[in-house]
Amino acid sequence: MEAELEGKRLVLVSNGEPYKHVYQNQNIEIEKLAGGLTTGLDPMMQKDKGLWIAWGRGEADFEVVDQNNKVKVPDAEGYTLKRIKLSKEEKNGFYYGFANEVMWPISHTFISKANFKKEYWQSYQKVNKKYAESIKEELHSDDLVWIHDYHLALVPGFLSESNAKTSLFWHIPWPAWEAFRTIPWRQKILEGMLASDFIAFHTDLFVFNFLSCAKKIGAKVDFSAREVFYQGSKTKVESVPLGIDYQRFNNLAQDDDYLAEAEAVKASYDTEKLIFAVDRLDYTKGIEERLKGIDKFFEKYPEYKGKVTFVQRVAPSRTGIEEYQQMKERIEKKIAEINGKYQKDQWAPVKYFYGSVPQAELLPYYKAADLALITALIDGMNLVAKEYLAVQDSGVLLLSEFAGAAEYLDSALKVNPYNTEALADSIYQGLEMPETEKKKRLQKAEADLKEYDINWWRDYFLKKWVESYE
Ligand code: GDG
Repeated sequence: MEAELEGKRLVLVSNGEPYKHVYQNQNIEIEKLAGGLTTGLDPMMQKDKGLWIAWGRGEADFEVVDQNNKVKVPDAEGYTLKRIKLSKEEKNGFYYGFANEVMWPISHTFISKANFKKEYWQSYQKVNKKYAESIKEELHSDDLVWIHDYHLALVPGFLSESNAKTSLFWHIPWPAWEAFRTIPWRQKILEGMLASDFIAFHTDLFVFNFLSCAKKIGAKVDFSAREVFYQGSKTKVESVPLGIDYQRFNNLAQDDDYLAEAEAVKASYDTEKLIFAVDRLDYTKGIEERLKGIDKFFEKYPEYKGKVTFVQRVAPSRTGIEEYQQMKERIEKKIAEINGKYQKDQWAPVKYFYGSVPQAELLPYYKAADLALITALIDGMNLVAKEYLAVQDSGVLLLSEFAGAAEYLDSALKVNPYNTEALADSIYQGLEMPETEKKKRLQKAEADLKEYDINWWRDYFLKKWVESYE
C-alpha cells in the first residue's frame, strides 16, 4: 500500500520534533531524533515535502530558523520544520504540569498520581492555542493536519473555524470513564478532540473506552460504526496499531558487525543467560514490579545463581517531576537489596545502567538477550517488545498482558506483572523453553511484524482518515 495524499500537503503536529540542532565544538549540527514518529513519517515528509510543527527543544534550535521559526530539515533539500518556542513557565505548566501530571497518569488510570492544578490547565489551553495559531498561519485550503498525542488534545478544537481536515493519533491508552471523569476539565478535553474528523488509538479497548467517554458527555455514539456525532460534526474512531521499521531491524540482524557487537555484549557479562530490559523511567513501565519478580526468581530457583544476569537499562525521563525522582531512588534501593542478597564471587544478579545512550549502543543488547522482560502495568503499545522480536532468532519475549503490544503478539509469553510469583515462574519457563518452540513463536511474530510495520501503520491511518471525510 502506498501512502495516498492525493497531492495534498501533510501538516504534522507533535510535541517532540524530528530533528534538533545542537552546538558541537564551534559549530551547529543537526541531530535526527530516534523514535517511532520520526522513523515512520520522516521518509514520507522527505518525499512529499510537507510541514512539521513541533516544540523546539534543541539548545541551538532557534539559531538556525528564519523569522517565522522555520528551517529545512535535514538540509536545504528537505521539508519544512516549524518550531514552537515555549517559555519556562509554559514548559512547567503545559508540559511537566498538565501533559505529564494530568493527561499521562489519567490516561494510564493512575488517578492518585494526578495533580489537577488550575494553573496547569490554563497553561495547557494557552499552549494548545499557541500551536493552533501557529498552524493557522501556515494553512493552505487543501492541507491535511495530523496531530499527535496527549499534549495536544485541544488543538483540533482551536482549529475548527478554519475548516481544515484534522486527525489525531493518541499514542498512550485511553482510560475507562471512571478514570477520565476525575479530570475537572473532561468535557472541554473531549470537545477539543471531537473537532477532528478522525481519531485513532493503538487498540480496540482504547477505542471502546473513548467512545464510552464520548457518550457520557452527551455525544451520540454509534459503537458498531465507531462514529461519534457531537455539536454538528462527525468523528470516526479506529484502532491503528503502530508498527516498527521492520526492514531496518531485520537488516541489522543480518549484519556481521552488529552480530559481533551483540556477542561482545554477551561475553562482557560472563554469564550463561542474559535477561534484558530497557525503559524510560516511568511508573507505567512496571520496573519495580519486575524487580520483585527477579527477586522471587532467584529465591525460588537458586540453581540459577551465578548463571543468569539481569541487565536493566533505564532512560531518564521527566526529570523535573518529583514522583519520577523518588521512583528512581526506590528502584536503585531495590537493586542494591537484590544484589546484596544473592551475589556470589564476581557475579551479581542485576546490572543497572541509568542514562540515555545512542540507539547504536542499545540495539546489540536486543540480540544478546536470551530473554526480554517487558512488564508494563499499562502501555499504549510498547515498541521495545517489537524491536526485540525483530532482531531475534532464538530469544523469548516475556510480555505484560497489559501492554497494547500484547493484543498483537500472540507468540510472546504473557504475564500479569502484578503477580510476582507468576512473573518468577514465567522467567523460569522462558529460560527453559525448548529451541523448537522458541523458533516457532519467533516465526509467527516475524510475519506479523513484517506485515504490520511502520509503513503499513502510516498508510492505513491515512487511508482510514481520508475515508472518514469522503
Ligand atoms: C509512547 C507510549 C507507545 C529506550 N531507551 C533508549 C531508547 N529507547 C527507545 C526504544 C523504543 C522507545 O525508546 C520507547 O518506546 P515505547 O513504545 O517502549 O515507550 P514510550 O516512550 O513510553 O512511548 C508507548 C509509543 O509512545 C509509540 O506510540 O508504544 O506505549 O507510552 O523505540 O528503543 N532509545 C535510545 N536510547 C535509549 O536509552 N536511543
